[in-house]
Amino acid sequence: SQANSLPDVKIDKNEFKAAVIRHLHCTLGTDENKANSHAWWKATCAAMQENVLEGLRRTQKTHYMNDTRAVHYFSAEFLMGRLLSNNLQNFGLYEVAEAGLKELGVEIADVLEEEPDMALGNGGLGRLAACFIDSLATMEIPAIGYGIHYEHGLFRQEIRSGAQIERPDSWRDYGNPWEICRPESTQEVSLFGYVETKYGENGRIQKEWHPGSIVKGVPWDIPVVGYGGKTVNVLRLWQSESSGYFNWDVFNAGGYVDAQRENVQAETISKVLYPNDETEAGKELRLIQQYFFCSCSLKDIIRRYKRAHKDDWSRFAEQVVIQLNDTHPAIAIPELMRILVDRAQLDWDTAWGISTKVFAYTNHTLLPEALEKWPARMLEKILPRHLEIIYEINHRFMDEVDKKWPGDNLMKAKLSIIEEGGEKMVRMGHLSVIGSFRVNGVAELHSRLVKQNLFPEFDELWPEKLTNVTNGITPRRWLKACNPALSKLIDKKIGEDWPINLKKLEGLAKHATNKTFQKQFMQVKQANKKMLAEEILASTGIEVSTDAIFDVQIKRLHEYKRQHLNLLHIMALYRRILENPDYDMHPRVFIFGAKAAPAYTLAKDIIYAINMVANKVNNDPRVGDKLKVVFLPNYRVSLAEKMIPASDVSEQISTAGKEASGTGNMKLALNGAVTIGTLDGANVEIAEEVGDDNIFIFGLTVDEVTETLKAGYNPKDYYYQDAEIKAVLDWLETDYFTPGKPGALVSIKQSLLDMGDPYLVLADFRAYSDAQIEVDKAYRDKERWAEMVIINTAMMGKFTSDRSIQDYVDRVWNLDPCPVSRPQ
Ligand code: 26Q
Repeated sequence: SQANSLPDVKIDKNEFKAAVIRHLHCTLGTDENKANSHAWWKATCAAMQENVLEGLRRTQKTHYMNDTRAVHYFSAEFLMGRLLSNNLQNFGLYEVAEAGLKELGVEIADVLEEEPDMALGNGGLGRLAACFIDSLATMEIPAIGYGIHYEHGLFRQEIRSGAQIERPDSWRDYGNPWEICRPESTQEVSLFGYVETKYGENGRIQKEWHPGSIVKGVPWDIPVVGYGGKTVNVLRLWQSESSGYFNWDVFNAGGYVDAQRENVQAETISKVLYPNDETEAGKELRLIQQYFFCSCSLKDIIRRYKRAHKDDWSRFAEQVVIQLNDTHPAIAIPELMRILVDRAQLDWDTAWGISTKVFAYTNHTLLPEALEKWPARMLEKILPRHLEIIYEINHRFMDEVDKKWPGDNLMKAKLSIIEEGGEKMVRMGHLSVIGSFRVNGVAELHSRLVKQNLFPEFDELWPEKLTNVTNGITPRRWLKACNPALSKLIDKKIGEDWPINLKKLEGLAKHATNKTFQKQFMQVKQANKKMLAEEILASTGIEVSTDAIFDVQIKRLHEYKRQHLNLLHIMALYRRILENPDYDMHPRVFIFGAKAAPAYTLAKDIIYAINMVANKVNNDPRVGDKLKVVFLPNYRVSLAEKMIPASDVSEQISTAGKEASGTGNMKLALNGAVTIGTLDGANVEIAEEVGDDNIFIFGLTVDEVTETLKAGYNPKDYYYQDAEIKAVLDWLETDYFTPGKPGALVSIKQSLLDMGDPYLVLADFRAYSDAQIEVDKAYRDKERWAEMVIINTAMMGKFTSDRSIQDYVDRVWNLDPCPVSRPQ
């Protein structure tokens, strides 16, 4: 296929230099002598953007001429990170830029560091969307990402006296060189108001929504460059603006002052990303955000469709497939129905026939508290017509349920979109399953649990609908760009096309026991560790030895991810060292990166505890180099790119059944970190790929977790029966780690003993500690460790997001690539 050719350099160094200088002069109004790093960065981006926009134009022309079926990836989050290095790599111009800038007296590394992260996402789900649009462009699949142009992305984390504080993220303060505003494609979105029932000439009931307010959505396009630089797709992000219609209340046309308030209200919609991953907050503004970007995006899709097909709706579902990234964009389902029925005047069955061929839904969680539900009253107020449509969808669906299970009211209650009893709630997951032609989980285990535990009745009703697509990551960003030294070593060993054919890495496996190759591989790891050690020193003042094991846990902070299990084990090690100064262990540095949702108190307490324990351990002369604890503030994509290549051990220790997939696990293993983990999410598939000898699996399985809880789990049994667990938990209650503040860490102990330890931390503690002893042993055998590391990198081929996208194409989207030629 087209994607199989490597980027071929079309621009030489002198041309590139000239373009940078031209932009320094003509775009930035400065010159070589005055320019600081920021100006060099902007000029380099502007020079690159010339190639990017040329590719974009060719791609759009090609897609238009071919009138291709395209996938539209709807996501409230796109966690893009930095784009310059990625765009240079994908155009095959990285070396050219590096050399050119050097001749201009500028280090490319300093230039790349100037770029603020585009942090328009919380974590896994948002980063997955970013990897997917990279793969879609690389595989030359016609695709558009649709989302929200947040003014403020995920908050910046600072650590003050050990505690997290949140600061606004202002990624666009000095302009974003990649985005293009397209005011000519502005859309209008209605909100609030009421629905009028009318009778049309044909005697048909006609519904008319009289909105209480209208806002504008202005699109910003971010070009997405595929590897090889041929296809350049777009990520289209909507920004809200006041429409100038000042009528929040139709009975009370606003005066000048009220109108100003409305401007503020309209602009609030895209102001800030909600920072609560995995907890449903039920806030009005969040629902408005969701509807805002779905409505804009659907209207955009329909405008493009009508350009080619006028009012002929019969081919809409052939041309358009919409992937819903979790239920966050589920309101698009009733919105499309509203457009087809109320606006295009199609009858219900025709409209439903189209809708249910357009949408597909990806589930990312089984956690009950993360399943989105909206109060019917809230929907009625904000989207009165959509609530009616949802009731109609549900009514017809309940009839279908009654045909399959006549008179079974329990079944109806389980399957209904509406949750009764107490406040009426609209279950967005149910709406998504009913309104989609396919539903997928994100790892084999997760998809099995979606079928068995979350939607078993739906699976019985529609056995073909529920499927699996295991997540993946882009090897362009997560190996080639972030780990250039390892990439070059791999190039030499197996050739250069592994970034688009990751299974080729298996070719490394036969060298896993080769002494020379082991040495080369581990030298790269060592060099990466040295760079991270410098970063750690600069940002925390902590000195770490690169001879130590770098043991890394990087992910959002959540009880189910069990950073506190890691912490309790660190405290146990500390205690063992204090009790026995000769305690035999290889030196280890435990490194954390994690943001806590601002209102998630226990998560913040765990961050505080990590920092307090770190403080004590790192400054205790009795410990020396044996044990260090580092919490790197403000974990984000660009920091992950520095941490992952330097990691020896990857902590993937969630309670079995709780982590849908995990994707950091894949990035770490790809870069030669060995996993210590539970049989959860994609860990299961990673273990299958690398083999049991090359991963440290511990802890209860999903079935054992279920059994344990059913049998009446009592964490106090573990507390009283395991002296080390007791000692460590009691330690939290003293002021040993928080001098003068006894009890400052007690909430963690309470959550484990008094609140029932819902994530089975104590039940898994001993198994975890034993597995860590095995990790220690393995690391001390240098050859055994090098072999494991190489096998891990070699066997990650499955986890390229190109494979995930191919699975979506085969199991869900059913579309073809559309090759775009490169300029001569
Ligand atoms: C919902 C309602 C209101 C406000 C916020 C939210 C919200 C926002 C973000 C809920 C969830 C998220 C993000 C979830 C997420 O990142 N899930 C992760 O998805 C990854 C990609 O599939 C998986 O690998 C992880 O296992 C899963 O936790």
